[in-house]
Amino acid sequence: MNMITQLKRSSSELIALEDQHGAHNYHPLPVVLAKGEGVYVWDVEGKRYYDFLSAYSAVNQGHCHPKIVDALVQQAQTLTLTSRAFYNDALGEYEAFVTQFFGFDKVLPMNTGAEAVETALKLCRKWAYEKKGIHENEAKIIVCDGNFHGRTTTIISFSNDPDANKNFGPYTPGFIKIPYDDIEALEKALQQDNIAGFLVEPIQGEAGVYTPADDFLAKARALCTQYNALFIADEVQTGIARTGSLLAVCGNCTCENKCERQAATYQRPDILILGKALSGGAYPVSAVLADDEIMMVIKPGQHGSTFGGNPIAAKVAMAALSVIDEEHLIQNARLLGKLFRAEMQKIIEKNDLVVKVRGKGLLNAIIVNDTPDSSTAWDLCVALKDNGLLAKPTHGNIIRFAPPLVITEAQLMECVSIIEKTITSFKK
Ligand code: IF1
Repeated sequence: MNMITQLKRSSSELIALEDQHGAHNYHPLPVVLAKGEGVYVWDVEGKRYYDFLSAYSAVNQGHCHPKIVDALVQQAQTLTLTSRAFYNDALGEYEAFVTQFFGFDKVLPMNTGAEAVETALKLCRKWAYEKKGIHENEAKIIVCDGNFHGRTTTIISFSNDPDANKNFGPYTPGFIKIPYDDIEALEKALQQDNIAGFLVEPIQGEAGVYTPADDFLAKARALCTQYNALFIADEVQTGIARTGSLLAVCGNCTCENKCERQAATYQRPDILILGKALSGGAYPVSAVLADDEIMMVIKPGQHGSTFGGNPIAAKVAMAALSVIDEEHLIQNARLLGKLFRAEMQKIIEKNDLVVKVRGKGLLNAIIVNDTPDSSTAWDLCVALKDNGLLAKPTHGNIIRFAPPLVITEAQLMECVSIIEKTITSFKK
């Protein structure tokens, strides 16, 4: 073992190592985590915290879920990677499982969320040329202001966040931006020539947990059908039970009646994009699901990746999805999300530091009563950390609260009291 791994270093020493040897592409909260279990994480010094970020909704099933870790370890000791040059004995089983779980004909397995978004964009364009008859290189995809779909050059080409795209040009063409949650603007854009699809987050996470009007997704789905454009749902952050339904596009269905994704409230996308909690945070796993009429436009050799569909990812994803059902995480997220927002509202009524709470299921955010360029939200997160709860601001004055969906009511109420104590005693 070399010197780097030999010593047990303190948090500050480990932060210094990252500062000296790592790219400065993040500004983490000053806490160094060493262990995770369920809703808890521990820092290097052994202090325990509630995790209210869940690795941006990748750890919906809780840190180091035993069933998921076991699937990872078992497969890692058997066969880790074959590439797709050959078949393996895990992928077909996973493909059958995940397509049945979400109700689509086919899945294209990838690794990161951004890769899955890129895959969906390529699929949409190819469908437009080969099925809709749009002239090659003329396809346009509608996206929303305030979007976050990943950090590849094409994806940041249609971001309007300067932090995401400044000085990364030249940008990929072929995208039309409309305001989020604006049905009139969507219809106007759909009436343009060469429209291939509409890519949307059912709730805009990074933008600050913006939940659209109740009928936005239903109207968007209907308009895409009417104008023969693909409705592409990016559920990387909102999917896998996070919002109190299996998918945010399920609307108010909670899978209790096993709708098999046929509920009236379900706005079935033409292309579904999944990531993050598809693996419960144990391994990079993402996926694009669609029916044959769309998915079969991609032929052998036209798309893929080295790790896409690897045996570990297949086993881990099946375990991660099974946990969602076995532990009723959809219903728990629905129930405790309502409780959390009600408790936050009580705090808002007693304190002028926080002005609003919004969200769905256990994807929520509070709006801090200060300007986006103030450090108040950050300082509040540092104070929350000192009181044993980890959260991080999204843009400026918005703090996202997204605990693992395995949280119990008692744990949630303890977190509410930590948040209340921190807000009440906070001095700007
Ligand atoms: C970072 C944000 C969240 C996503 C949606 C695709 C992706 C993401 C809706 C890409 C990824 C992550 C990226 C991570 C922080 C986090 C994030 F703050 F960046 F915007 F969650 F809101 N679609 N979101 O939210 O998936 O390639 O990362 O696997 O880049 O700092 P990925």
